[in-house]
Amino acid sequence: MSINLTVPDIGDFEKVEIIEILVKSGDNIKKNDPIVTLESDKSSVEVPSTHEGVVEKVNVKIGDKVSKGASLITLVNSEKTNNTEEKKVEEKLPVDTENIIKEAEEVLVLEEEVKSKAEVKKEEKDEKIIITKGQDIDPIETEEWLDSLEAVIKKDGTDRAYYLLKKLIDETYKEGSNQPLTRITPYINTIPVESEIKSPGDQNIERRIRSLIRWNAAAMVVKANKKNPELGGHIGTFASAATLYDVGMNHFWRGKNNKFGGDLIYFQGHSAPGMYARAYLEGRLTEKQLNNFRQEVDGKGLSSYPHPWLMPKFWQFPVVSMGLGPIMSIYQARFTKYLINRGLLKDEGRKIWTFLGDGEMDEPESLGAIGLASREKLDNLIFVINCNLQRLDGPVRGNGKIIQELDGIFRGAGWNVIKVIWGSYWDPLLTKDKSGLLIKRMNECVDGEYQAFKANDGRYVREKFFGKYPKLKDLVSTMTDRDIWKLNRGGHDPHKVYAAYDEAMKTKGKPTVILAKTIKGYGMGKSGESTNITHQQKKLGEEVLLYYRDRFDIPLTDKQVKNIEFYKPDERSEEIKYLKERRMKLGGNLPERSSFAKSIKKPSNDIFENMLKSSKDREMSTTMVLVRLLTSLLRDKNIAPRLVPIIPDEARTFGMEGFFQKIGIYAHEGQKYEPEDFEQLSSYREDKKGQVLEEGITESGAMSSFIAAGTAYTNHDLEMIPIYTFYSMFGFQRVMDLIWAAGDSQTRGFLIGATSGRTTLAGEGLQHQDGHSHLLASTIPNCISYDPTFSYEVAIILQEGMRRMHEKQENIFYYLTTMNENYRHPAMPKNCQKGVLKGMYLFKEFNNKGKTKIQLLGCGAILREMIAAAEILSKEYSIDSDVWSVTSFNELRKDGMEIERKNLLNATEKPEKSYVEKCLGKRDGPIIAASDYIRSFADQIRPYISKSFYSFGTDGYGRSDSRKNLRKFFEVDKEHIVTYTLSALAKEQLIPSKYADRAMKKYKIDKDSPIPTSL
Ligand SMILES: Cc1ncc(C[n+]2csc(CCOP(=O)(O)OP(=O)(O)O)c2C)c(N)n1
Ligand SMILES: [Mg+2]
Repeated sequence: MSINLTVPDIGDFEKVEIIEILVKSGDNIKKNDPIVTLESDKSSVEVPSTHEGVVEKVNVKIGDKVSKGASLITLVNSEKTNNTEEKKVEEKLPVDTENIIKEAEEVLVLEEEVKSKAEVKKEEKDEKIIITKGQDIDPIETEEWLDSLEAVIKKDGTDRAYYLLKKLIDETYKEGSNQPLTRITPYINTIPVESEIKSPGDQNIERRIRSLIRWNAAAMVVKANKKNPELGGHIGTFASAATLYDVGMNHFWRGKNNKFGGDLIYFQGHSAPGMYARAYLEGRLTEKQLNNFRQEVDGKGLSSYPHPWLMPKFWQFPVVSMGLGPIMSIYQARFTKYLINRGLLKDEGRKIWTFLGDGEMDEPESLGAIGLASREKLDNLIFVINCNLQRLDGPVRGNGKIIQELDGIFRGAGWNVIKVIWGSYWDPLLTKDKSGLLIKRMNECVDGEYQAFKANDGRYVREKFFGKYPKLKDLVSTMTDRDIWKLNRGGHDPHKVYAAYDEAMKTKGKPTVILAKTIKGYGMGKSGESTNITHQQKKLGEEVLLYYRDRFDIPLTDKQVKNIEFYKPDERSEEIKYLKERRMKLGGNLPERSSFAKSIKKPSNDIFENMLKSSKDREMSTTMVLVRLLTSLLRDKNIAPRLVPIIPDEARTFGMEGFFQKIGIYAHEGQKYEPEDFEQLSSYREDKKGQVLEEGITESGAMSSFIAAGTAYTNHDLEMIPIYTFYSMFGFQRVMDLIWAAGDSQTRGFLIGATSGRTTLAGEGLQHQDGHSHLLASTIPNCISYDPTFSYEVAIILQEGMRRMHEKQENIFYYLTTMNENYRHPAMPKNCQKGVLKGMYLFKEFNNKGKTKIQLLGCGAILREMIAAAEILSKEYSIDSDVWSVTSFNELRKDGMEIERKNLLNATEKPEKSYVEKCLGKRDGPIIAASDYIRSFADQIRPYISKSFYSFGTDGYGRSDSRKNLRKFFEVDKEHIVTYTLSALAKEQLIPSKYADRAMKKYKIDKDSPIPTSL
């Protein structure tokens, strides 16, 4: 049976052009195979076949304008039953509807029950007990309730008790109680003693190992600073976190090997010395390297913090800019699930662990994405917050309790919260105290006090903590001050930490946060234990070092301590054997960075071919060019599955909504609803296997996804191609630090600054119009950036980027600006590819009119103004010109810089020419350069040019107006270029000055008008 396939609902668009026909008569096609590509002035989208069969006839041709219902092809249907699909849809709908009705009915019944119960209760109870100021005015009734609860816990366990409590709370809420139940749990450990899973490790050996690591870490910092006090470093952070790391290293974190992908650990930046100290014992780092801590310039040292760029075989994640670790790791966990759901990665139960400082949690990025983690049920994610109660200057929450605050925040966001506050020495006291006073006291003390307790001694704690209530003082009356001092904090107790990690590993359906209470500068004694200056402490005197040695039983003589020697036991010692064996059991070393990703074959030339041709009368923007290219790349079998389009809620702005249907939006739960636009071609389709990361309005989140995808080659051994498209102003300007971290991480992929340029994004005004992102991009050493004008330039750059990053696996990433201004695109001039990539090429010569000549360098949006100006100069003033398309002032500057350096270092040799000089050196006339960015963008090449150079740009705040008016305002329109050119030629005494004067009058340019930067 023949079927007529027509244009489906394409939203508001009418008469859209057919730009590609993807089938021909006789083709055997399947359902969902694309048949044609339609392009409006904003976006291009493929129309998929709704049936399977053989194409009988194609009823349209390229260039036809079609609307909804127009016939596209005739198909001989080869499906077994007619209308199966429609039937399926029809069948599916009522089922969903039925479910919704069923659920609604259940809720109604429940409400009815609630209502009647409430009525009965109201009738029964007429005397009310009014609670004021939270005081218990009926202790007997309270006791009855508590007894009942205890009975339930004994009989059915805590889960049942929790369920009942939840029900009770729901009841009060339904009755009108608007008091939210506090999300904060008491200031005690989450895991009760009886539920703690015990560590199988040998605690004595583990303590000895930990002590050696502590010593070597501290010695490394002290040694470096003795050599040179400029070097800096931190002892206090790792001292507080040593147990948290050790338990993970000995028992939980699995390394990467040929059978398992490995857990991913985001180490807290300032604890780096501890990681080096362990790697030293493991034999992975030498004593020489430790001696060169923070002395990296000769390539033999260790970097201050985790920097994959500097130690590419060791560090995986740059985290020391606070707040980036948490957000990057959340999106890492999410991206891991994305790869699994898309069938690209095996689900091996790998975990992402993130270590954070409690002070760090004040960074907006730290908490900004925790909602996503619970929404997406990231049970592969574990945060460990080292709550040493201090940051750099002093307490994190002197007047409050950071653990309680974070407890509420994370619990509220739906995380599994495990508090590890008190160590095992507290357990008997907590059991002994039947009055509840101990917990009351624990709850009422603030962090400022807790810090002071540990900065003092046992006597102080007895007086200030237990002394508040006589009963509590009695509780510790048989304990010595030394015993009291030994009452440890949870984060320093390997048993408690083990139990917490074990539970975190087993948690399903939500992410876990472990709030571990520790002491900053643990073991540093008077020199810095729990004192406000701990963070900066890097020079320990002899006395302190001797104390530290004794405190941790390091087998070093006084002399060795004074020499600040490292200590490494013999290879055959129990400690080294144990340490290595644990890591062998856990599959390999950590941290360790490697990549076994296969490269991706670069896409075939055919994909780019179309874009090298003239667009003829067709006007389109470079953003559309890019979308077209991506659409074609999605037809390439090698490339398609690896593309990761990332968009923070602007797909429609960039004309990318066609991807929704074609490749789907990633949603871990699939799509539980029928989208309101389900009949449309670009319907909002969410899918568990969806490919687009539609991030919502979070540039930081989107950037973190970009990093996760662009480093999948090392973290998952999978080469992926992230393409993150954003409003160019909300890219570098907004998330520069994350982009810097992307560079450090050696992320590969494309950043696309769409709707770019100060005058090109006309109406949006001051905060939207980007005139400097390229300068920010130029500061990142491994970022290659371009501001192309024409479709062939975009195609050449994209193809080369794919080749360099994903085929050759170079550790670079690209920044490309695209525009939303529609215009015609010429065919690619011959042999310009090399120039496009190097940063400039000769676009056109206007050579037949006069003797005077000028070099015009145009970039991005302003190249077209340059071409127009060249035409005017030629026609009206008989001035010849060479028009150069500058695709990247940044790349030109890099080349110039390198050549200049080379020439200076080789003073006796014949100087080499920079690429700009090669292009322009033998050409006549001064140079005029202009772009849609501030002047310093073009100015970058000034030092490498021997001619007079005038640059123009869009310095100043943007504002909303038409493109024409904006270009006039910023003086980068063709009229200003003509005028300034005439003036520059006059200054060079190549033409009389009257021409410039005349042009100013003609174009109504006011020489007294203020410079736009002042407006
Ligand atoms: C974005 C950023 N701002 C400031 C710093 C400087 N800085 C380094 S450590 C530190 C204090 C850290 O306190 P916390 O997070 O509690 O970690 P701790 O050392 O106590 O474990 C600060 C402010 C930084 N590294 N990153
Ligand atoms: Mg801290």
